[in-house]
Amino acid sequence: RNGGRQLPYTNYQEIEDINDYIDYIGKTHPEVATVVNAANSFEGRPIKYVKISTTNFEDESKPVIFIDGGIHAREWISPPTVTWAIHKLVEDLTKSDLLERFDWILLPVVNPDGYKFTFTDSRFWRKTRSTDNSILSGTCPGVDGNRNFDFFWNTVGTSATACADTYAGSRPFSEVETRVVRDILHEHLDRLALYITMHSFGSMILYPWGHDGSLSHHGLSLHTVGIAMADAINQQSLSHFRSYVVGNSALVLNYRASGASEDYAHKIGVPLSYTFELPGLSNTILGFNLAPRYIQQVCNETWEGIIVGARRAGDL
Ligand code: ING
Ligand code: ZN
Repeated sequence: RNGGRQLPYTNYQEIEDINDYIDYIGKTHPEVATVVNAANSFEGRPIKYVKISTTNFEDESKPVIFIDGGIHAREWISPPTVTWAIHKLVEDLTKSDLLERFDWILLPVVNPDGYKFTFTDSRFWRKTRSTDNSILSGTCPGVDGNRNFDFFWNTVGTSATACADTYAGSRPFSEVETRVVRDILHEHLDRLALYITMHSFGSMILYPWGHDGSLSHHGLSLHTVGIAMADAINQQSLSHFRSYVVGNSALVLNYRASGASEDYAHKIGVPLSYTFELPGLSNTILGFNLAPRYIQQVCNETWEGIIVGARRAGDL
């Protein structure tokens, strides 16, 4: 630990270090970065995000880009792509159109309890760590955050069984962690231009509707901007990573799933809403274990995609 001054990109990032880094960014760059402790997780960990604005975030004058990570605990490559975006915006880019044109909200770890659990107990844990009063839920904690959003909640690709990995929860937004994402989306809805949620794995850029495979009225721009982001990433990508594929979530994945954050954000009015499936280098569960030597590469190439997505969103 180094008081949060730097996060590793040659090793995976511990939740305590991510939280220290976020606080450090807020303290050292108060003119652009504001740290929000949105809520405490089920087990009491802070859920922190950074608001970045070169003017005054509260002026509400610029379009907002919102990126989150770590909804799913075992997808370890997700949080570093978000902390890297914080680093680039706050510590690296002194004068950039990305800061002049947009305000940013960056939330590296939506689900700190699950994330912690994957470091201490069970590497491939996916869900939150909540329990409610039902007997089953006591023996099987956790809800799938990406099935817990209130849009066709618990209708397809989800489970009503607490022990399942895709358990949708006892009700929509049963989890404090998904409520944090919901509240950010609603608070800035009128100026949210782009939402990206970072998952792994598979090298895909996915867009709504994930619950039924149909296209939204924004289908053409979703696809065009998605392709532009994928092209930017693929240009930077290593030859042993597969090329990014872009398309409707249900069609590309070949399964429908309801209650995902991507669908919810789009349904309430965010025009450009995407799930990134970051690279994995395996077709098995080992895809979640991308070797640490690739972390920096994935952060760099993903950042190139974010840049293109932001600019295209601003031009729409
Ligand atoms: N994948 C996503 C999941 O929650 C997804 C895929 C995206 C489904 C959008 C539905 C809608 O299953 C991972 N890796 O979590
Ligand atoms: Zn995921």
